[in-house]
Amino acid sequence: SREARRLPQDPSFKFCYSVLNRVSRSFAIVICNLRGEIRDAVCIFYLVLRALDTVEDDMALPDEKKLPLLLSFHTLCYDRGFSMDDCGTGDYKELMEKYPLVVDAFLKLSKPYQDVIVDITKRMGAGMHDFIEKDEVKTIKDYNLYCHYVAGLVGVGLSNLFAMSKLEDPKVFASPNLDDLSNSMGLFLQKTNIIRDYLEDIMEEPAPRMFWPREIWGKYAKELDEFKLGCNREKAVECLNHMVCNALSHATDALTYMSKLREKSVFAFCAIPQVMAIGTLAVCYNNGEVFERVVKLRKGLSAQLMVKTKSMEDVYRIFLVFARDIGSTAQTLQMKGSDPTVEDVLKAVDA
Ligand code: PS7
Ligand code: MN
Ligand code: MN
Ligand code: MN
Ligand code: MN
Ligand code: MN
Repeated sequence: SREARRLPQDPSFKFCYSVLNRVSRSFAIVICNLRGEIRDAVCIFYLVLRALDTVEDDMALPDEKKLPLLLSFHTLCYDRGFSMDDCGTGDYKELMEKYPLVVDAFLKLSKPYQDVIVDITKRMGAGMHDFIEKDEVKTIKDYNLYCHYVAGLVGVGLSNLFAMSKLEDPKVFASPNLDDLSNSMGLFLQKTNIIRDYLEDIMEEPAPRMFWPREIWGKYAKELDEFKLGCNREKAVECLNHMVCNALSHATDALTYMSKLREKSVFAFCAIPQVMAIGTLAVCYNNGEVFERVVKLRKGLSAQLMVKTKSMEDVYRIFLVFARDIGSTAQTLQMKGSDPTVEDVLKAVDA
């Protein structure tokens, strides 16, 4: 393929792009299409954070091991001897076993890129650590903070990488004034993932994972896991709609951020996940199947979004289609007069 031909022959990068393709098909495509030196930096950035997340997600790893590892994970970027044999499963397990190859590739990046990756990994690991100790996402403020650590910081780091590569205007993208918008780009993706993954996360063995904040679900249930039961479906869907409403609050910031991008490959890299996210929110909204199985965009639709998201006009058009889809469902609910967040959803759709 076109992207395959441009991929490096260096064995460490060969492994990195191969495992990237296996752990995330959709990110792999947008990353491989990036121009110039930033492609390798973003690929390694992704894998380092994916490895950190594999540690966070491994519910079989005891906290005595996990907590210190999350805090020191950023130092392992310089440690050719670090690997784990028994962390994660499948392709994630292989990433952990062969982590020295990621380190080899990391060490070939230029120093400014290395520094951004290490800084963000350090802050994300510390945030993951704090949330394991907290053991519950109580308030909406906590929820925003958790999402800041695991995704908002990625947005901040990526903006800095775009600036360093000069593919985007350093005056705009290296400025701390952009941080809130960069953060929103991450929050929009992460909240969509947390909404869609309700069932996968709560069924996790040996222990459930719960990221929906009590301040929201507490209005609809005594315990978060009640939503699994068919008899609670009505409240479950009202809560789901509240969660979608909360996620939609980041959409306008995401549009503002994307409108500042100037380089085609960076634009596609940023915008494709965002249109997938609003599309996913549209299929999740008022959809009780979220509590029965993984709800995804239809394959043909996500393929269309991948190839048709090229300009800001495309993004506005696609956001409008999905926003109207959510809006028309909300209007139907409004006529029935039951759902507590319809008014707020209609406001978000208008915005
Ligand atoms: C573009 C300004 C460095 C590209 C891309 C690996 C996906 C895995 O998947 O529930 O259900 O297991 O455990 C802003 C990506 C935010 C982060 C967060 C967009 C690195 C990514 C490690 C900013 C992505 C949001 C955990 C943590 O949730 O997931 C722009 C690149 C972006 C990685 C994502 C994921 C967090 C995550 P899953 P979890
Ligand atoms: Mn994960
Ligand atoms: Mn995680
Ligand atoms: Mn998830
Ligand atoms: Mn998942
Ligand atoms: Mn997961």
